[in-house]
Amino acid sequence: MVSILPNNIQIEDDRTGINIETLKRAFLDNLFYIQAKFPKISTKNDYYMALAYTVRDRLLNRWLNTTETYLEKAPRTVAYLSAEFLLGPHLGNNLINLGLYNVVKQAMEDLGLSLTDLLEQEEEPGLGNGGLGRLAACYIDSLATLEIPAIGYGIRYEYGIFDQEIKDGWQVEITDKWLRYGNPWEVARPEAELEVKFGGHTEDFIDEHGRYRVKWIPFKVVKGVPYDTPILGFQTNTANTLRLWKAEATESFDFEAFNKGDYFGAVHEKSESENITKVLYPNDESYEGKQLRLEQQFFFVSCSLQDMIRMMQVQNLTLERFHEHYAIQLNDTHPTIAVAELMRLLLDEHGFDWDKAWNITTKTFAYTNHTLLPEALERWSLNMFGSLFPRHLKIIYEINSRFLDEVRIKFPDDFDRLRRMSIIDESGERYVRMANLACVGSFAINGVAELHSELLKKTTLHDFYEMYPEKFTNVTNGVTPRRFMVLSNPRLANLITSKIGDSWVKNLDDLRKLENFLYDTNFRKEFHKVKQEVKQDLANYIQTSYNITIDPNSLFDIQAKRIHEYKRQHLNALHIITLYNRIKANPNLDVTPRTFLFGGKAAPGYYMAKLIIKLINSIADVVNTDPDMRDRLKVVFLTDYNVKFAQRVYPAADLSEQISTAGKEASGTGNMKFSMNGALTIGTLDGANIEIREAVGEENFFLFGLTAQEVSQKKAAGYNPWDYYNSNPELKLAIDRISSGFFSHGDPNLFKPLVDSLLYRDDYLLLADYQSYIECQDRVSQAYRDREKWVWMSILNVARMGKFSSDRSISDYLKNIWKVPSVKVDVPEYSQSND
Ligand code: B1N
Repeated sequence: MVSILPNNIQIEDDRTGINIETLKRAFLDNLFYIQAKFPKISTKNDYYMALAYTVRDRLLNRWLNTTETYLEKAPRTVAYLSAEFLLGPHLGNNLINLGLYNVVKQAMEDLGLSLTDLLEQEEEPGLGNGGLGRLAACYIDSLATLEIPAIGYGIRYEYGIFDQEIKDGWQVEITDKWLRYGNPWEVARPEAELEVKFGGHTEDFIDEHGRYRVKWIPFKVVKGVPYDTPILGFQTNTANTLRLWKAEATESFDFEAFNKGDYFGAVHEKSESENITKVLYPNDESYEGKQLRLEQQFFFVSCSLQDMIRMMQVQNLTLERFHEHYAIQLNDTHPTIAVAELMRLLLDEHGFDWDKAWNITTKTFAYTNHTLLPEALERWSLNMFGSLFPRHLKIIYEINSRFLDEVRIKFPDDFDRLRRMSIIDESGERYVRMANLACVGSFAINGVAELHSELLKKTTLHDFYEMYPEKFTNVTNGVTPRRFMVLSNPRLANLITSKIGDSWVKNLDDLRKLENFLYDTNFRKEFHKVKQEVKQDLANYIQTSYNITIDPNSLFDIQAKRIHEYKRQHLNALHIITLYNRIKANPNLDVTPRTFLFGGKAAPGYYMAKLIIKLINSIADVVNTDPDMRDRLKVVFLTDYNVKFAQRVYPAADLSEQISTAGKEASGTGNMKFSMNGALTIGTLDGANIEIREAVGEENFFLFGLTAQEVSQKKAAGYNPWDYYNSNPELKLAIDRISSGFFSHGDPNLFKPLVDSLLYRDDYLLLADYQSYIECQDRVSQAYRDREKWVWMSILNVARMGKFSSDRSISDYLKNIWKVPSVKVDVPEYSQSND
């Protein structure tokens, strides 16, 4: 369309225009027509909502065109199935990806508002526990950025991960009512609802072609309603969909057939159904065999698979080619019942024979393992599984029987192997082993860092590796630099861009170009200045929120992650106590001032983790009030660590604590986020630490502790923590300080369970690693005194983090597992026209 307006006149659509005046007008319009407010009576949340809708309007164009392109071209698609998506706030991220951050900031300023304040207003969707859920969120970001046809499938928990409060040093859990003020980023699609069956029994019959068929007569049926959220790529037209399922009651089934005349019974049924997606299980890496959790898993898996089949039918594609159309990634075993459900759908609902269905199924799924911890391996009691999913249990028996025949042929007379590999655990009470089902039903199996993938092959999945070596591969985790650098650390991002341009945001390897500026004194000064400013920001925040003064010139030593014994927050605590003891013994000691910051949630039922939080807070109370510690040591436990808060924390760290017992942390991803923001790492040879150290150079990484191999050897040789306690006076004193009641107002019982666990078991070898850790920390303190050198190392950490972009991880998945080509999306520029 040829414009009839002169060039200098621009009229933009109020829903799409990105001119500053248009943005302001659109914002006030949304405030009025959506929030039904005008500025004088608006709350901060009204302003946030008005801005969120203004931004949403500006991405719908891309979203709808992407959907339309996929519908039309029916390209091969990645389906990422995950029980968790720990998204974090959308607004800032969408502004970055749309390239509208600065203009919107200005528009808000013109209206007397602060964009930072409005961003702070967003309730984050905390639909995950920690690393696993956050990884899923980084991966859908990268899939969109790399223009890959992809859909994320998960659960729309009404309550996400609990909010943490600290009362008297103890963690208290508060319900996360994240939907309370509405969610402007999701669109409900009730017209696309589906039904999911539970319980009941199966009936065999012979169909009209004389074939043996099975029918599942369920006990109850629940509705799944999809809620869609657009996931924008960074500066691309691609906006993929995250489809989260909400459970609702069906009227027809329960209400009429089962509850005639029983009004209260019917309402009860309704709330029972809706319970399925009520709340996220807050356990990270430990599983409870709870029926509701299994119902959640099946619910979202069944909805997602039915949705994929329906989509293919709309596109006139034959289900024979399901595996050519979809690559389905199972994020840990949580969605693994998908193997049985896809078989059921193909066999029972679409009339496939077994061999054909199995061929399709095993060419569709790929499985990512995220942990070696035995307590996290999912296994469902056979009774519970069979009564919820009678048809699936039969299918699993059939899969297992055919699979064990294969094992017998490959390894004749190896009965113990059959017992170990069986999908059904028959050693005592019988269980369905989900990892075994995932291995049998998938064409690819991967760990999340090199060491982890190697250990999987050697230990947890060793039998499966011997059976199917070709299925095994590694994909080292990565994180998105859009959220964890550009958005969270604009000062650093701008400095980098001023030196090397902005290509690094999409191609993180380009950060290497920073090495050319290492000898530039001015650059090093600016780099240091940025770090100090960011630390000052966090100090201000801590001053306001906790009324604790911390010194930005001290070394910020941060451990932020879920609280777990294997992550060893209490080893960090032993170091603090050691420094405290040294200063008490010699008040004139010349120490490097440090601020110890902790953040993280404990699973509500994990007593030891909660006691560790109490210990840290108790140490903080003593250290922060002891005049001998003034200007030397400070300890702060940061309450309610979540994505939003993490974005403040990573940029401000000097030292990143990655101190898990070697062999226990599958990968870690916080380690990457700290390092890309210039923190140096003190860490063990565990998970991705090993690869980070390799990338940044061993001289720029503080290494300590036993290797994974030494850990298992030591355990095999009969590890005795007392040997270390008795032979190391500093260690003994640190532990004695805890057990004497020094940090618990004289109460020797409070921390006894913790002390006993260290002295009598020490499963995570804190005592064995203590000396090495302390010596390494002494080197850290020394190194921080030479600030020039520190800055140098810090720059090298940033410059060499290219590998740890989730864009690289996704490229690995694409190349080695999914083989899904990218698809360009065209967006007609009608937004700028004036007709
Ligand atoms: O997954 C992350 C890794 O970086 C971490 O090292 C790993 O600990 C984490 C059951 C889990 N593994 N397993 C879980 C979470 C919830 C749950 O109910 C297990 N989380 C991890 C990403 O690969």
